[in-house]
Amino acid sequence: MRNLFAAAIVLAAGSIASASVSHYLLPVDNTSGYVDSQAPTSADHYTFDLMISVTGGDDWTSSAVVGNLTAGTFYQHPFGGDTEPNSALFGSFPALAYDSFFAAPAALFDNINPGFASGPVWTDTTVTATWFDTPDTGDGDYTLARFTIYAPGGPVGTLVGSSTAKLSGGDLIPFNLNIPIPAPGSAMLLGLAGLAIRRRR
Ligand SMILES: [Ca+2]
Repeated sequence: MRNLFAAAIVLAAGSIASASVSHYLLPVDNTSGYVDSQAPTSADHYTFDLMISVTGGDDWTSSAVVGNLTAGTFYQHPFGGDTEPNSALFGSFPALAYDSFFAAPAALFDNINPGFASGPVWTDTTVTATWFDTPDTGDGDYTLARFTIYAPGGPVGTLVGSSTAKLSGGDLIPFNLNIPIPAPGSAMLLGLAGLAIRRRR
């Protein structure tokens, strides 16, 4: 009995470690970029931040992502690069804030950038990258990447990948995120529909 109890504690500790880092997509209001002499955004541009939530004294160390769009194309501002754009230029080029780019956990637009182990490789409809940082940036919710998608009919795609964090060592903490972001109600309805189908059998 004591052994079972110990095993349960080990299992619980393992799940707490991997649960201290989680991913989600955050829609970003990009309307202030509509007026831009270089590359204006519009109502047909949709901006999402790939977010990481770090809790329990953990620390993000790296992520890998494969992004695929089946509707829409990635937006790249001509003055942007693969990392956070220079906020000093936002006054003249407000859409630069909605460039597609990768970030390291810290405040947005602080010019603290990640390193890349591979990529990023962009096409109009795909992106792959593996990025990392070495400072212990600790708990918080951080933007890991920003993706703006031009999609007159609405964007459709997936972001699939994994992250590593300090407390879980080399464990890969997976994510599989959909664009558009499913409404909380629709996921629940799908679950209920599945339950109904199972019950009918
Ligand atoms: Ca870019």
